[in-house]
Amino acid sequence: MASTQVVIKKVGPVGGTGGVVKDMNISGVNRIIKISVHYGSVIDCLTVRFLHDNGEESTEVWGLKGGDLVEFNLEDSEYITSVKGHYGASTRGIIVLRSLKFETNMRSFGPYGTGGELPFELPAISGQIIGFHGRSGWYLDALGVYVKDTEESIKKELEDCKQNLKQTEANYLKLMQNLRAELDNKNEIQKKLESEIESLKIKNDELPKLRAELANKDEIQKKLESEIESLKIKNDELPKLRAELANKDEIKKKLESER
Ligand code: GYP
Repeated sequence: MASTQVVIKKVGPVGGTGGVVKDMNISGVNRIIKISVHYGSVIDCLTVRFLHDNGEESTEVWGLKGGDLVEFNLEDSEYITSVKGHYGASTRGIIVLRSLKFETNMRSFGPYGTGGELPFELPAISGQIIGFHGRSGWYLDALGVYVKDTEESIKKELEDCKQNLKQTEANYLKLMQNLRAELDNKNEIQKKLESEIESLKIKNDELPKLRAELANKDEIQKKLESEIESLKIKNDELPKLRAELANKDEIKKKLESER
């Protein structure tokens, strides 16, 4: 599909606040054809060569030449998809870019430079990076990008968004299902606990009755025990009574024989 409508977004810059603003006029720019970077413990400078409707053009050197030089050319159908790197304090204590890495739709270049504790990424998402802007003095203080979105890339971005939204929706549904199941489970537990409490209450109500019954039984037991005790005493008296009776019989017999 032909890409008719074009939207250009200015993203960034990231890095320090020193130096002066550097920019390029993006109108009529078709594509980047060459990148040159001087680097050492900082990114000393950046130069970008691009294809314009009126032919090839270059930016000024953003920074001052020093350190090592790396240059790379992009193929006709090649475009930059993201610029990554780190920024941080230079030995002079100024925040500048300290490493840079370029990714294209075909390969990647860098990283150039190793310092910097603050990472950054300037992604084109599904568009193309067709230009740069930033700040520079002696070094490259800050860098930003121009991203060209085509009808196609916007459609792709939209499709990605839709896909993300679908995934998010599915995740939420799953989460809601889980929460519902948890809630059901908790309700079940609550019901069980409530019925347990109910049956404990009933048992509790029976307690005084049981206590009264027990007290009653204790009373009866005591009575029975004392009855047994008195029967035992009576039982112990029996032989004495029998002996007395026998004695009396003897006396009676004697008296009868004497008569
Ligand atoms: C010079 C400029 C600063 C800039 C640094 C780094 C050494 O100072 O005066 O404004 O931040 O270079 O580029």
